[in-house]
Amino acid sequence: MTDKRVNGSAVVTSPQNTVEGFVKEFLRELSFGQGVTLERASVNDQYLALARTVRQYLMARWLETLQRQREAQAKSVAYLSAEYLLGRQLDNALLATDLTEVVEEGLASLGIELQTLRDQETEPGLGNGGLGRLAACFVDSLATMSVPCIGYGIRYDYGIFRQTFVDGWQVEQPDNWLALGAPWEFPHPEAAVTVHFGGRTETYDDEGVERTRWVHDWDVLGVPFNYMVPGYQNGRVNTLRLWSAKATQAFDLQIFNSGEYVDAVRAQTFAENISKVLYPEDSTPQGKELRLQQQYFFVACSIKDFVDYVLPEDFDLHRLPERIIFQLNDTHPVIAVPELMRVLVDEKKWDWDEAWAVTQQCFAYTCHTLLPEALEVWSVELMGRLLPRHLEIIYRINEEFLAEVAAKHPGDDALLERMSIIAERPERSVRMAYLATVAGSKVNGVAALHSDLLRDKVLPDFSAYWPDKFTNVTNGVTPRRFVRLSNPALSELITEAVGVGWVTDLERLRGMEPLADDQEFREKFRAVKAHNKERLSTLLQARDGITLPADAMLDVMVKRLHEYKRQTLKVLHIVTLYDRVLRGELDPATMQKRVFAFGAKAAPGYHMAKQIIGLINHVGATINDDPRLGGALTVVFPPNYNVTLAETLIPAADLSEQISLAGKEASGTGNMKFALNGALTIGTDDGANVEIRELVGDDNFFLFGLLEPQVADLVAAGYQPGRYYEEDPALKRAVDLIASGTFSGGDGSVFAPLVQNLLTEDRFLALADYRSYIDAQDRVDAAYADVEGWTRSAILNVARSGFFSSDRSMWDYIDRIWHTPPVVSR
Ligand code: 26V
Repeated sequence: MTDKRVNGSAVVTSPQNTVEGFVKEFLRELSFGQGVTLERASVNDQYLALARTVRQYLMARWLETLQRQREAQAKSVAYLSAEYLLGRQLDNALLATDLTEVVEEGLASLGIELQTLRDQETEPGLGNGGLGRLAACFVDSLATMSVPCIGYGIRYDYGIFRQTFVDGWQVEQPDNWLALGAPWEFPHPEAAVTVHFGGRTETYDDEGVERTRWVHDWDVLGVPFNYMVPGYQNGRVNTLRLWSAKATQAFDLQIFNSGEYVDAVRAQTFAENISKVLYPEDSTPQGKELRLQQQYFFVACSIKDFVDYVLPEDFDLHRLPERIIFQLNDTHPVIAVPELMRVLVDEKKWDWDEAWAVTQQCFAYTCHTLLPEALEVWSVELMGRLLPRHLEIIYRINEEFLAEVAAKHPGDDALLERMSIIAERPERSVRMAYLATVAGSKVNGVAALHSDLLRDKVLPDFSAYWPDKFTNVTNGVTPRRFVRLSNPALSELITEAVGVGWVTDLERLRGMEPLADDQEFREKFRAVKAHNKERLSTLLQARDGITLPADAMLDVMVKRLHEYKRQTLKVLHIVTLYDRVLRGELDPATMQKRVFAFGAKAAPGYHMAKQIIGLINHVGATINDDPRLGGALTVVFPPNYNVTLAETLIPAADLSEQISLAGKEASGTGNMKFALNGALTIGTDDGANVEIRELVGDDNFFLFGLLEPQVADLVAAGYQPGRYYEEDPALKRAVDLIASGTFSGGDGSVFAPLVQNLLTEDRFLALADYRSYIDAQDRVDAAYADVEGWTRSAILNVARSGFFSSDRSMWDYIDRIWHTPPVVSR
């Protein structure tokens, strides 16, 4: 045992970093933690014991980090996010502690394979897609950069649903991620906080001052569960604190006392429903009461936690902005703004103005969308019923804000209506993005183009009013998980080329640029890709019984299923190639062999998205089985795409599909992961694609499609998809093949809604971009045939994508928004 004394008080011990030290602790965890002998231990016993052993190695660092932070009284980031899509924890913890080899050897000496235990872990899928995964990358980067951060969120009992296919159609299964034990979490029921809901407000006289209090109707407990967020080999461990809802005693007793035992238990279920399940929608808010309960629940817990427990007891809250910045991850946590106001004004009895001055400095807001239908609004009726005091506070914030605007722009009532936090139509409601913009010290978009559009098209009145409030921070991804862990072969090659420092300083990848012209290096690079394809092939065979053909280009589109992302355009390309073969325009014996891989979940109530999933699977079933193709084209769609699958899929890809309609994808982060792993992108001028193309160079990126201003013009002029269908025979044939039932057993009605939608509405201009897309795909085929040229481009994609490290994103947030310097080790 190695002892560590922190400040002469807490004594923390870490097991020894040797094979023997590890084996000893592992066996102790098996017997004392799991209560089994090695001989009798199941794989799950072994996994749980391993996880608990590894976390022992992090414990001293965690406690020391907390201690040091308290001493330094440094400013922290509180990242408020309803979602964290963490991925598996074991490998990341092993990397952070540099224990992989020790553990591998130690387990082997006991006859256990590390990989078997890795595969036992169920990933916590506490997020929908890009927004949740971004939060996970950000907390990883902050820990690695030694920046104080607490991530706050919700510990859903059920994360994003598990996707299955029945006859090619999506069927959702609950994701019971806690079923086999949760070795990475630390529950603290003793530190639970109470959250109130419902009721009414009343005013009272407080020594001559009129004050308001909230007379609530019901409450729940928020129980914190802590998770370690280890920095990469830097001795730092930050905290992620997720809240779980539990019925309060008062809640139970009230009903128990009336003898209604069954009702009491039911009521308990009601309270605990709040953190039961993640909403699987990621685009159109449903305005559901439970969702607002979730949002208020976790931010109320988090603010109370920070103010009452993280800060020292005697802390003067007037100095709160010196110690915290609450970063609002989209509008989901924006109810935190009136909550902090309520705490300061009602509970701490401050004046409104001084409370508002402090509150405004404590928040910043990140917007993650451009789709108007994705901007959250809550009806005044619901808000008033669930959070009556918060509604009053929002009204007052709005009143004072509009008075200020009116003073600057006298007589401009239209402006006031446009900028009001309260919308009057179609129903009276609170515009959460406006509330966040008014309250936040900064508002940022997530890629350069997105931030421009946010400023000029989504919030133009606000950006004219506060030009300095608006800024950009381009997203990033953590190179620890998405290169170092997910692509060990490439990591080794990179290290060979530029040394070890790239894992925390990704711009060093630039050092690889000259090697793109080195024949020998290119061969090694190709060997890495080939190895990764084999790894994927083995996984898909075992996971889904899918067989991948060898020697094919791997063309991948993985992301949530949404019409704006245009998976349909990808399908039209596949059908077009099929049609060309059937017509004899392409010879399957000589054409470029391709595997089209999809991964995508559709929101359960999003019918068109589910049609598209059905279409992909039906096209796949038809094409994969058609002997006339001779195996030249293969469609694979492994169900349940998640972080774990991404980690094997992305490193194997040759081509990355980033084909959203220009102006619709805020950033994308999958696009960055592919480029960093040496795939070339075929993409529109959208989101972070713009910056990827600028960096990797036009020659190493396949651009197609309308530009955002062209999209705007075309839509303004009245877009008619039917004209593209009539005028492009190849497009017509592709659509007709689908419409005629070629992929649905001759039954044209199966995909009729989708075809109808494409021909008459096509909100996201798939038909308008079809020709340009097909031409670009033909260029892809030609480029891929030049093996050396393709490899060169792939290497340049890796070498020039260092900008997309989430470490860089974090530096930008620190510089432009947070002003939270790292706390360096002693
Ligand atoms: C919206 C909603 C609406 C209500 C129901 C639950 C829910 C959950 C999440 C969202 C957020 C959707 C926005 C989102 O995920 N945006 C994505 O954010 C990524 C990270 O910034 C970015 O790369 C993607 O382009 C963007 O679509």
